[in-house]
Amino acid sequence: MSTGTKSGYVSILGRPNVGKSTFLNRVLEEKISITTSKPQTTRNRILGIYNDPDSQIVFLDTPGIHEPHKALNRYMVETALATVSDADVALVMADHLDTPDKLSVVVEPVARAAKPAVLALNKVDLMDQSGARARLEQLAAVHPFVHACAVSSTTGTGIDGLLSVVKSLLPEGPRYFPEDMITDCPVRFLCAELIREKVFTVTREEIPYATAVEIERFDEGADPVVISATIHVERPSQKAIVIGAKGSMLKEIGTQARKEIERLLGRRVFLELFVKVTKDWTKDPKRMRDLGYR
Ligand SMILES: Nc1nc2c(ncn2[C@@H]2O[C@H](COP(=O)(O)OP(=O)(O)OP(=O)(O)O)[C@@H](O)[C@H]2O)c(=O)[nH]1
Ligand SMILES: [Mg+2]
Repeated sequence: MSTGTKSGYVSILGRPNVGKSTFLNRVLEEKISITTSKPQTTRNRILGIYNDPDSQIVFLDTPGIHEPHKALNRYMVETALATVSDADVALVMADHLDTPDKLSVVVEPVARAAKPAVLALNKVDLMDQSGARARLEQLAAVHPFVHACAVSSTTGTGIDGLLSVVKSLLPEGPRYFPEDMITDCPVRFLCAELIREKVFTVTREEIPYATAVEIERFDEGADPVVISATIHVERPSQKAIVIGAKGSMLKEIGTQARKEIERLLGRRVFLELFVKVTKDWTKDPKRMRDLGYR
């Protein structure tokens, strides 16, 4: 029986840093997926649910596709590619720095799975009109995309149009999730991610890529909410950097993360952070599993 509702899964795929997570947050009008100016921010599949009166689009935000050299990077790329088989539509995202050869790597698994694909050239606010048109034309030639358009996830340009195209490609059927549900990510995970986001923005060089965040205590019964978390690093020298002189770096991470978590929970939060060396965890699948990358 036809319900008149369009519903389906849309995998957001692209190279690191093109704006996949920013796009998801813009569409949902909620910060579900962390975003930073550094590549390889997203490490997991982040499910975000868009609802309107006649459709439900279940977006899967994914880690950026890149050449993986470590176990963690292999995990990230495999996580992204695994979403293709679940998807009704692939939303292939590119930015002004993407070249056709780089985009080919992203569309290859989409072509193999024979999924309808839409190309979104993001960050159009950074391009002049003719530059954007030329780049879009060049990238659209890489694959028989059903549709190709330019958008800006920060200003909102082109987003509504893109959503209608995606919707039109979804099958008719009932919603997969309740209408008031926005993600399946547990709130503890979202808090750990917000702390990781601040590690990414406050620290430099290899530090963001050597860190994982584990929530040790999450007490919503307390007022303020008490959260204890451990930031895992790979080496003692990194631990010293994350702590900083007289604890200054850790304090900065904690202050910034606490504000974001308070916004997310709508409650006051007491956030306690620890730093621990978990030797070479990004190269060790077992340690990765213990830190939630499984
Ligand atoms: N000017 C501009 N910047 C954007 C736009 N979309 C995203 N950005 C910026 O691009 C950077 C990367 O954004 P993310 O959303 O984290 O990118 P991502 O594709 O999820 O990256 P990974 O998770 O590393 O794969 C951030 O600094 C964003 O603010 C846009 O439309 N315009
Ligand atoms: Mg991301």
